Amino acid sequence: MPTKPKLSNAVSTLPSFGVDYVEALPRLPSSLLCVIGFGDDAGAFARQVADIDVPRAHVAMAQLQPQARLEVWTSPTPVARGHALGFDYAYNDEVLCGVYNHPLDAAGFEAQVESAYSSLRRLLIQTRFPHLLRVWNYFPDIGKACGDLDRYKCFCRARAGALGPLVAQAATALPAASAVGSHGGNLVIYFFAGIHAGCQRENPRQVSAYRYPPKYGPRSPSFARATLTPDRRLLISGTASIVGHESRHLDDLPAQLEETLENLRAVIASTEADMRVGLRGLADLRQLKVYLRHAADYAFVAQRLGEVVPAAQCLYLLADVCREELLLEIEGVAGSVPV
Ligand code: 3EB
Repeated sequence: MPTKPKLSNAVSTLPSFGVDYVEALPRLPSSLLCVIGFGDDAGAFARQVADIDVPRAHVAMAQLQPQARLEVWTSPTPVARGHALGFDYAYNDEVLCGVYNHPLDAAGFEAQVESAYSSLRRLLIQTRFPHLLRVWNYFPDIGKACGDLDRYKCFCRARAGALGPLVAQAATALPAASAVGSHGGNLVIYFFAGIHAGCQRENPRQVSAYRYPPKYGPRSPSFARATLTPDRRLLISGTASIVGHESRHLDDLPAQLEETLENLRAVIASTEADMRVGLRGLADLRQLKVYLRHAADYAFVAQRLGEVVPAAQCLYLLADVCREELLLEIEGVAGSVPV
């Protein structure tokens, strides 16, 4: 029988990092782990963060809610910063944040992804933050041909290759992740890793992505459905209208949204059942990032999420979800204690 998963009990339950979607940068730059900007205007973002030395990236995805916001990750204690292996990074006593933010390499997309992820792994070892908790992957033309595959499938093959030993221990080692297509700009990969391990979670309604059958690509996507952090927040991966391993409700945005909410509920409920961390349900979602393929769907989705999760901070992004039939994808952070 599998043993019950456990979080290290050597850690405090005070949050060691957190995210806000805010209109302006906070006043205390020494607390910043990274700043991510979204929209059409990379120059405006560069000016906003010009005066501070913080890992950053701009992602070419238009924001759909009325007020443009920055994604700001902060630490309750001052951070140290550095640069190595193509990553800018910042860390406190518990977590490391790394940002890879580079133009697409003429030498080829797949080689670049493999090199970025090999560097990521080396960085975890060198910095002594061995436990990968959460990764975001953004790049343009996610559906474009890449040899005999599409770019997303090439991405999955390169990531799986570079993460080798982690893929071999998928159920405990792979982090929560998002991989979403932008409308231009750089290959952006940013991650959090911990001194202490989190707990990788799956969704009982879905086949684990790392076990998807070969029809979705030669290497399965290397991610967990969520990570419960050592400080007991649930970092939920990009979640879509997928049951088992198949896309549901083609061309039906309202039904895809309800199926996605059902998946988010299931990840939270099964985590609570196994881990007893005080999560009650969707109402515990503090932050949501909502990726929409069509801007015209914004009003409907915002209205529905306003009913279901009225207290959540939301960022709505116009983006290409990695399967062309999927119209939306939602990721989030859930916590039983407001932070
Ligand atoms: C899915 O469930 C939808 O390849 O890192 C969501 C989150 C998706 C992360 C990834 C892909 C990834 O398969 C797509």
